[in-house]
Amino acid sequence: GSGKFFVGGNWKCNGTKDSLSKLVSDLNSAALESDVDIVVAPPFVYIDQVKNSLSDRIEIAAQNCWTGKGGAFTGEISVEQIKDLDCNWVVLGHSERRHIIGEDDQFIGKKAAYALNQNIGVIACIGELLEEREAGKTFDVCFQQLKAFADAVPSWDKIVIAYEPVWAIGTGKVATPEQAQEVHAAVRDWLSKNVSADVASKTRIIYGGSVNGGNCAELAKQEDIDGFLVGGASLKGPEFATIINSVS
Ligand code: G2H
Repeated sequence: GSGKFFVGGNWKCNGTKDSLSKLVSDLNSAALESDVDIVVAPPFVYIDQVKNSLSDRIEIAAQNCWTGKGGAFTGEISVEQIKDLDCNWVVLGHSERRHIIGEDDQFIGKKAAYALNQNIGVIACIGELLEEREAGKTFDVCFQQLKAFADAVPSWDKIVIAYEPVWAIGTGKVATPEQAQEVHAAVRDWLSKNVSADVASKTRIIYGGSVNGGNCAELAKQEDIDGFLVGGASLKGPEFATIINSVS
């Protein structure tokens, strides 16, 4: 693997003040391996609450951001506002935003460039649909999404790539360690050929899609799996701790 193990908890559009306060207190009391970067992404409206109660051991990410400076953009949240809440990361290009909300590569690339220029780290998500995998287009789709990031971003120092096959997201149908490793290795190879050998060796490539306390250890053993982006299982403090502690 590359660099420090990285585990993100993507809380998506879940939680209430009460349920998240319970989750925060479970995370604060969990025993967490020291050699892991940990980031959780609460819904925007709860970022402040979580930031003010969660241990500094865990960083905070926003789940999205606007493409530029704030202003007359109803319903959007700017990078400057995210930074104002002491959030250091943003998740971009998540498949739910690509396929449910309709964000395209260029729009996502613009957001990534703006966030990085403002010194916020980007968790850049890529991944194929089931029909794309079945048509043998997994690598084409992932490389096209990667290229859109590569064409837009000023540097790779603060990017973590999350490979999330769409057919494995929230479905309980996790990719096998071999399926995930195959794509992670291909992504690293793409980076080496299209960005640089240095970026390829330093960039963390994390896996997302139905990761849980039971399947994380086998996935974590794969050479090119440098961590996880966890949805459903990150809403349960003890299970999320198990996933963090699966670093091998
Ligand atoms: C994939 C993942 C987190 P889940 O979207 O980003 O969610 O673990 O629920 O499949």
